[in-house]
Amino acid sequence: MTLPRSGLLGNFIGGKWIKPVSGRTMAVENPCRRDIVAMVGAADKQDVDAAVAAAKAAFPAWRRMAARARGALLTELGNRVSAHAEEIAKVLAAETGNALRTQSRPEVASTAEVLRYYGGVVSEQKGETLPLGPGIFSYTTREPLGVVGAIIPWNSPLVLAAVKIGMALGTGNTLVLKPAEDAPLAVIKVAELAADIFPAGVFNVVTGTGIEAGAPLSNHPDVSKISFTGSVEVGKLVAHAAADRIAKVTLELGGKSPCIVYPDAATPEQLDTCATNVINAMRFARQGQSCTAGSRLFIHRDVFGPVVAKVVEKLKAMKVGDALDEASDIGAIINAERYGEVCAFIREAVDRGAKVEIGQVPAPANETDGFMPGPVVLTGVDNSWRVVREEVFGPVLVAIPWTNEDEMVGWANDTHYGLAAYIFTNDITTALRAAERIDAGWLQINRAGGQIAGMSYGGAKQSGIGAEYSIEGALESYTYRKSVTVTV
Ligand code: TXE
Repeated sequence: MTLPRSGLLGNFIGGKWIKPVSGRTMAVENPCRRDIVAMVGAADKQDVDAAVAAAKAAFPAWRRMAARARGALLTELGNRVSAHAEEIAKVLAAETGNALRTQSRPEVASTAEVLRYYGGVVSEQKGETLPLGPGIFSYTTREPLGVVGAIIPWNSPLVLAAVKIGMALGTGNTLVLKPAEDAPLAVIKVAELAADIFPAGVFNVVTGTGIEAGAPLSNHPDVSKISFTGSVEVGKLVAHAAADRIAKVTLELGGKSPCIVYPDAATPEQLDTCATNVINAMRFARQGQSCTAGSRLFIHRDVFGPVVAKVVEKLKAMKVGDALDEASDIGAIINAERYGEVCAFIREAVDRGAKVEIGQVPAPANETDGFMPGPVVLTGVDNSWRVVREEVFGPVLVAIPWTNEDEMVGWANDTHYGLAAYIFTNDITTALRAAERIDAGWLQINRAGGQIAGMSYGGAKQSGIGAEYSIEGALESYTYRKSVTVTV
């Protein structure tokens, strides 16, 4: 595999690849093969300060560039990502453990699409005029905020980077992006592609840990906005840091999303499609490591047995293996710590009497084996259990039967999360009634796909603040409205 040319450096600051001031590096491990994919720089506050200074210096000229000209550069980056798609997808699969065929290639395609979407749409940053009557005229413009700090996780690092690049740069801000320590390499490759596209300092990348690089970025007085995707726990820290200086924040946090199956969606003829949808909603092909995973499966009691049996049958046919193997459908959990936590969830549920429909309590992590628990489906669980209430972030689906819709909706909403929901029924009235009642930022009816460029995507409750993927989200979250009132 071709590693990033900058594999030993990592920090892209002011248009140059710069080693961390401390000289320290950190290893990026392949969670399937357990070998080191590359060493990258371990940035700390000094490097973050340099990156923010470069972004601040680049801001005045960048904000003055015509929006459509900025958009053309984003489109160019999207096209370059497409041109290097296979190479990037392999790096992505190696560092994340997300299977090349089912996850990493599609993620690279979405990355290019998102960049091109923002490339095209950012010129739509229109203001308003106010009909105030004779003698007075007022209009609004959209103004960029300044330096944006973006912090992203490892589960789908590339497309999340693309969303933040598109929203921040397209609206005239400059950017310092900190990828997750477990998966910075595909982002570094994209930074290499971007190096001669954007003026120096417009787009900067610092690679480092959350504590050493993420915290200094979210605390930095010259960072006007923080865009964070990750855990609720860290999201709260980031929001506190931003509050101290009234910096804007966008938070995209976790979820424990309900996936609801009505009996009419699981007739014998539709059972196969229904099971495929359930598996896709659960994001089993990403080991369930998705904030939108439909990890609580509420199946109507009349079809509970057949749906569970079909889901299990289909999961048995999916191959768990090396993410770089074309035959693999499902890869590995990102690291030993997360693997240990996933195992603990399964063990605890089994100890409490859950029935394991497929899978087992995985063996503890060792020095050599990939972190591959494979799919687990649990029944006989109680709504009060941790596995039902908390985000497992692993391939663990809990299936719960329901008969009374009011009661099921109550269970579905009985969570501090409110990110996504999936509803499967052929009856439009039922679907819309459920959509009206479920608390979630994104509902999919008879669909279990990924986010689409152009949609407004964001969480209710503790799942987040603000919306991404859309131009509206970019304008609301990455600009402020300036009103100009004139006596004429
Ligand atoms: O996330 P973290 P982790 C959830 C999921 C998962 C759990 C932990 O439940 O099991 O979070 O995952 C940076 N200041 N999600 O540990 O720690 C860190 O370096 C500033 C949901 O990976 O939140 C990384 O770049 N930054 C989710 C990013 O935050 C800090 C995706 C995410 O790391 C920091 C991932 C700090 N103090 C996990 N500490 C989703 N919404 O998709 C860490 N970071």
